[in-house]
Amino acid sequence: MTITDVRVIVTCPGRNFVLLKIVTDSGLYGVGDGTLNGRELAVAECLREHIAPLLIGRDADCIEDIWQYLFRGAYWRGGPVLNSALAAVDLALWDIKGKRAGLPVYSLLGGKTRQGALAYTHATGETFGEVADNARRFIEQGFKVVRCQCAIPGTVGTYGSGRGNAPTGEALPVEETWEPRPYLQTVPRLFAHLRETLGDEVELFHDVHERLTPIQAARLGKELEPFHLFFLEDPIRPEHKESFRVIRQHTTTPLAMGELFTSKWECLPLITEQLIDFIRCDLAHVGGITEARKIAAIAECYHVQTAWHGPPDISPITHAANVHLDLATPNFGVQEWVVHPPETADVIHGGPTFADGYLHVSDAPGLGCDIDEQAAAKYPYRRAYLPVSRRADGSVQDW
Ligand code: KDG
Ligand code: MG
Repeated sequence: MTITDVRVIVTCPGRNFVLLKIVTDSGLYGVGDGTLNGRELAVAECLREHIAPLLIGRDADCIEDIWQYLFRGAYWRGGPVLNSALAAVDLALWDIKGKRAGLPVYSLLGGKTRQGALAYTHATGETFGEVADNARRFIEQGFKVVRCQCAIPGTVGTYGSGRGNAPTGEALPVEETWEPRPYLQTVPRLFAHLRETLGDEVELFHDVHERLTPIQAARLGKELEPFHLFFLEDPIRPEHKESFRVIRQHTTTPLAMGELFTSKWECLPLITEQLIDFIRCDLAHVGGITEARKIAAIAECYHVQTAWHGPPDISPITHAANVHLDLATPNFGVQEWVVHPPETADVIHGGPTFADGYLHVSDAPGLGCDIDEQAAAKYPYRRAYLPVSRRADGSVQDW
């Protein structure tokens, strides 16, 4: 089955997405997603200019070979831009393979190991009361796991407490402020309040968003122990993996890491040294299902579970890929899930559905998603940035 056309679709139905259609001579096509929040056009241009010409004439069946050709064959490799582009291709090729076989992708990956993927979503708020009310609303909808984030007194725009992106079309990133001292004081108090008001049944956790130093993260993990978090997410910056040893030595709070990683090699020391409990890479940034299933297999050997990144800034196509992989993965842990803006459904059809705490995908062949290119054209790209964070003295802080 020969690839005859590769179409890059950049669209903004509520937020920007970089989508891909790979068409074959049989008439079958596959859809993929390479959206990289705030750097969308870098991926789109990479796909259009550098990758699409390499795909024409290739056998769409050879997913692994095409992956290796694009990753290693190009000499310059890796990083979020190139590996998001690779992910878009990979997802589209798995979609084609499923359609050709008449099977959903989870079936190609070995079949269901569970009937649904345990899901979590985000409860946010300015005050502890607001976070608790929002979490209660999600629990009533059926969520058994809830991520909880709260505004930090004396700072502006703490991650997860309000809006995530600068509004599309804004010229420059919004600047926010953040300080570790009030943050470290507030988060344990938030979870004390949540346990008091919501009880012990629901699983709760928190995303640090890579903001702490190792010893600060160790302190936070230790102080959160009485509240039995499901995990503490992304406690420190992604660059120096060995720093996780410091955190691990001090706390039994389970640790999750990985949304900024772009390859299996970055995951290795954390998994093989059992420094984390959940690996949570983004399929759209590590090179798709092909790379993520290898990460899951490595993690399985070391008692590490998967918790693939599922934010609103990747499209429902990647969310569908997440759930196909979740269903087929024995060491699956939990799946992040958010609802996209309503306009997204005009352009991207399909994607996971939520019921009673679990995510499901359709049994349709492939990923079960489609792209309406005419609808996509009605939502042109609008530049958007993530916020930038600064300390009180004006220095740059990880957002
Ligand atoms: O583009 C940045 C988002 O993907 C990230 O901020 C979301 O941390 C995130 C999460 O856990 O969903
Ligand atoms: Mg996160």
